[in-house]
Amino acid sequence: MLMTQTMRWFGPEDPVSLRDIRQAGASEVVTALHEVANGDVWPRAAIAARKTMIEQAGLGWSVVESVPVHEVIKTRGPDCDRLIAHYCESLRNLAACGITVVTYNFMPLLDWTRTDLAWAMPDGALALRFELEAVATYDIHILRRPGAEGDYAPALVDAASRRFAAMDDTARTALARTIVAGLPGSEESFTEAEFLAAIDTYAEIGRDQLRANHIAFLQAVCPVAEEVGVQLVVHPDDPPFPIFGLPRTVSTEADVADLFARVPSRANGLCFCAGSFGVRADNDLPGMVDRLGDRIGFLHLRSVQREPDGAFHEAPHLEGDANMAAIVGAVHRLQKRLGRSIPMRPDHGHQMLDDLTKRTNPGYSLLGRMRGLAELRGLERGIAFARADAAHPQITTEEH
Ligand code: CS2
Ligand code: MN
Repeated sequence: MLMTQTMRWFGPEDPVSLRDIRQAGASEVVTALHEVANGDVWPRAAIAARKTMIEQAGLGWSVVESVPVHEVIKTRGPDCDRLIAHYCESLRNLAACGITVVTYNFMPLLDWTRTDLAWAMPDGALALRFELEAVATYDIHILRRPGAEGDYAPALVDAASRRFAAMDDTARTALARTIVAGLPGSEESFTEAEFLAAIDTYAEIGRDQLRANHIAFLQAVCPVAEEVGVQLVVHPDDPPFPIFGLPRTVSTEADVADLFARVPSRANGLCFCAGSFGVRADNDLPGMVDRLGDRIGFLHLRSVQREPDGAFHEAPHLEGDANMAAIVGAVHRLQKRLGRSIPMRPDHGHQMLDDLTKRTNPGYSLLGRMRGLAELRGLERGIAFARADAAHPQITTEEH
């Protein structure tokens, strides 16, 4: 039993084509109807048409990434019930088209956040990087969020002041754009004034309230998901800690375990993102696969390299701080135990080789992800082979 290999595809506008993805060796894409406004129902006919397009290219579509959760649901604003009803309707329509795993996240305002989208690795490939010092510089001096200074260690506040003073206008604008202009797949993009106003909608919403709102969302949608046979999988916070004074509540194993305890429905699942969880040294990644495995419906495999002072960058998939062999080894055991294949994708990749001269979505160029997928595929096959060999030394050619 091997993982189902997928790649993310951003739809017909994606510079990476379905044919490219097929040649990279994936059997499925994960995608979304990015053209549907956040909060609107995904029409059944549009889902079916997209699925046909994908199937005609020789690929499958069984995992959605993502049906976004509207800010009004996250904050439980006045229109919340209507938006939850829309969400349920989208789940019904997806299920009717045979799509059974739906990814979402519950991060306030920002989806994933980076401060450099083209950080040069020693080999000349470009990686995504996060530097807390750059976030502090933006937060305190460009966004000028009230109270921002209190959220950073004094040494970081000083470093941010020096850094800001040394930046020209172009550098300041570039940093601001990188942080809040929106990365691929994220739903929001802001000017500074809009971002401050949006942050203010969370003024009364701390960690406990956000968690309560998440639970209320799950309690409303899980019965429908169960009825139609869909598993909702929550993507963890990226990075896995509060940012811009906004709470984040899906950052650790304990956070996820609590979510499952509070909403035991089998439709309440996890998208295990090794890159997001792996930013925290206190997240034991292979152990999380072992312990949370029953709930894992989708895997994002990626490794980050932690740096001093809260910075990290995205390493090649088998390098960095994640022990990818141990993670894939745990996934291999899990699939055997559950008796089913789990869909995975290489989550991000370096911009490398011919990617460097093309228009690409940050983190989602073809060749870097193809390298990641190829390495992960080989790793899993090697583990399957070695375990089969240990169990039955006489038959070593079949996977088990
Ligand atoms: C993705 C996220 O590119 C990424 O980092 O893992 O954008 C992810 O798709 C969303 O958070 C899931 O809702
Ligand atoms: Mn991810």
